[in-house]
Amino acid sequence: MSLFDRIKSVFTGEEEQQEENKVEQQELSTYEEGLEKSRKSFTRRFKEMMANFRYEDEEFFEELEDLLIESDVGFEATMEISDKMRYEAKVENIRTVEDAERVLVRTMIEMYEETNPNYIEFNKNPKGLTVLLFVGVNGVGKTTTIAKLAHQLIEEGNSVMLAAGDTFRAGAIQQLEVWGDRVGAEVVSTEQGGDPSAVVFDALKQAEEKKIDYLLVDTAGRLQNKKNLMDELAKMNRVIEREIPDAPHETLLVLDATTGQNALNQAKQFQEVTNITGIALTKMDGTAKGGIVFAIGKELNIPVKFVGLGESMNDLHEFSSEKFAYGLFKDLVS
Ligand SMILES: Nc1nc2c(ncn2[C@@H]2O[C@H](COP(=O)(O)OP(=O)(O)O)[C@@H](O)[C@H]2O)c(=O)[nH]1
Ligand SMILES: [Mg+2]
Repeated sequence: MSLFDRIKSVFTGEEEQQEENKVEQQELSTYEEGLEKSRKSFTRRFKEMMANFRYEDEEFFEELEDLLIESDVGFEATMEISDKMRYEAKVENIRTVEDAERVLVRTMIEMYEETNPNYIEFNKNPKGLTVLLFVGVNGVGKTTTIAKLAHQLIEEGNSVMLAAGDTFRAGAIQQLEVWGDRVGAEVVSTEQGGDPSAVVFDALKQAEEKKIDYLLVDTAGRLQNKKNLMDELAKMNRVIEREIPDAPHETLLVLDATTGQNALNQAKQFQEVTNITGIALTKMDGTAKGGIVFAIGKELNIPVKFVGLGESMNDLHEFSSEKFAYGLFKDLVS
């Protein structure tokens, strides 16, 4: 079944196993709520545009391109989508407003799925300690995302330790300690200005001694000084690898969805300094331009593994392209 059909079945409520679906339904409404701003803005503008829809009208396709660009879908993805729409109109698959809506949603979803299989699980160490490194510029939501994930992992019955590797920014260590208290994870730290690699080294030793399941490492992502950042991350990676050869099991880049094209630029720069294995896209609840996921899918070869849909402990979700598409296009497909 294609992704589009699966979403359709969600919309039309064809699912059978009621109990199991309760959790699924809950997750769906979380996406629905989290993406409300984006959905409302996209749907309203799309409907406005469609009010004077004429399939043979080039102006329509140009307006569509503007709408997609303004929704952060990104240039490459926008062009691919509008070309596909033009083609479908030419071969007469689009005649009515409903046709146009259906083809648009299907095109966007299939384009995403083609380049990004729905990859949720992150790499784990089957034998012991799993190390996850979090990178990203100041303010994107690294520390909050670490806290949210720690909370999730602890709820699932794992033991979690946090390493305060952002020794640069004032208050960063305390912020992580407060979160650690709140979610019930021990925090390993040093004084402000200390060597982050030394913190990581300490944390690794303690985590192994205490047979911890997950070590989440916070960092100070100072892109301003790329050489410095590269050296710092390389050193951390060396320390980690020496202890556990397969680690870090993931290096997650945290991106703030409200920063649009900037987020893409950050991703490209971080890819130059370290091996990014996944993205945590935060603040999706705070943007009315939900298209950023499509731009990431098209322009970066990195799977989105988590989305942040709010500020509280429970607002981090494993990324699901189906649920995401549902949250974004619900009002167009139904
Ligand atoms: N609305 C919303 N706010 C978020 C989300 N994730 C993080 N934030 C907020 O973003 C701000 C910066 O987060 P922080 O974790 O300190 O960023 P860091 O500098 O990268 O560690 C905080 O006020 C967080 O509450 C999210 O998914 N949604
Ligand atoms: Mg931080």
